[in-house]
Amino acid sequence: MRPSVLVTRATFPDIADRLREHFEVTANAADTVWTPAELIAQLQGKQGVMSTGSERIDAALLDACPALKAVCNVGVGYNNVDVAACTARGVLVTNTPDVLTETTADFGFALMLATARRITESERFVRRGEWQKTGIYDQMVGNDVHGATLGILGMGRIGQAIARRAALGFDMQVIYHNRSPLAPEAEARVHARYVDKATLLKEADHLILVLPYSPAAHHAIGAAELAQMKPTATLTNIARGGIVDDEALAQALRQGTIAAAGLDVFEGEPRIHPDLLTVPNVVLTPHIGSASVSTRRAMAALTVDNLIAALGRGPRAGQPPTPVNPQVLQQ
Ligand code: 8YV
Repeated sequence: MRPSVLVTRATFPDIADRLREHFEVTANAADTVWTPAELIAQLQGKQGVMSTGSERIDAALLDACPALKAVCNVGVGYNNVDVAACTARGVLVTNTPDVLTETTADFGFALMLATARRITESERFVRRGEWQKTGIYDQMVGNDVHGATLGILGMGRIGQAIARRAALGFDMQVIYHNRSPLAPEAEARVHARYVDKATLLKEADHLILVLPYSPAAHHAIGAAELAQMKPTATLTNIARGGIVDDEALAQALRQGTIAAAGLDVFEGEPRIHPDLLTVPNVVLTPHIGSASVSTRRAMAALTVDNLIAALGRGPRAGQPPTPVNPQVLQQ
């Protein structure tokens, strides 16, 4: 009998068809976000799941779905999955690194530029019909990105891709903070200098967050950290909701503690803290860091490759390309 898999969100039909060559596939054509109870019901008897950041895969779900053997998550981040609980039950977890690095770095840069140069605020101003030929010196003036100091918190693949853009394309000085510094050759390749977190906050003209979410990273940027930043600085978060204390940020933006923020991710998204909707100096986007057509396709295709191999099918049977807990494969 062919294994059964669940695809939790609507995906590219041709990519889903590849799953049908190997599995009985249940797909969520309506693309609704299931409640935990609905997800458990859908997963009954399924050996694999193609999941996304919208689904929480935790110990309670795993215990309620004993047939599950592979959780193949669309995204490089997998904080929606309790990996330790999966490993303890012999459930393989995979993610989608590399294929989204450059696209997400492009987006981080775009969001930082839009934030520093007040692009969406300016657009709202024009659409409201408020543009008069006055205010040459103060109308929608922002802060320069080129030549400024970029602070990067988290220096994985995406952080390094942003550092390269900043140093080589925008003549920026790049400083970063990470759990551990890069090797000297890697630092030289991306033209970045390691500093402690306090220095990063104090010296950055533009601070961008690219660290993975973990309980230790919860509210890594809150009122105390914002107070250490320059009043002219911007903050860009393309990492995960919860790393920034959104309420403290809204207050800092209103009080001028920092100049502006660009946010692609939010605590409790798709809900947004109501205070963020009323401050003008914040650019808000709906978690689209990796959302180019070709990268979304690449993420879906890699997830399908992982699922096929994880459940012992296809040319790479038993050797999924990007496992998160490869120790499960030895068991
Ligand atoms: C996805 C992401 O949109 O890769 C990630 O970690 O946050 C995004 O690329 C999200 O994970 C969808 O599942």
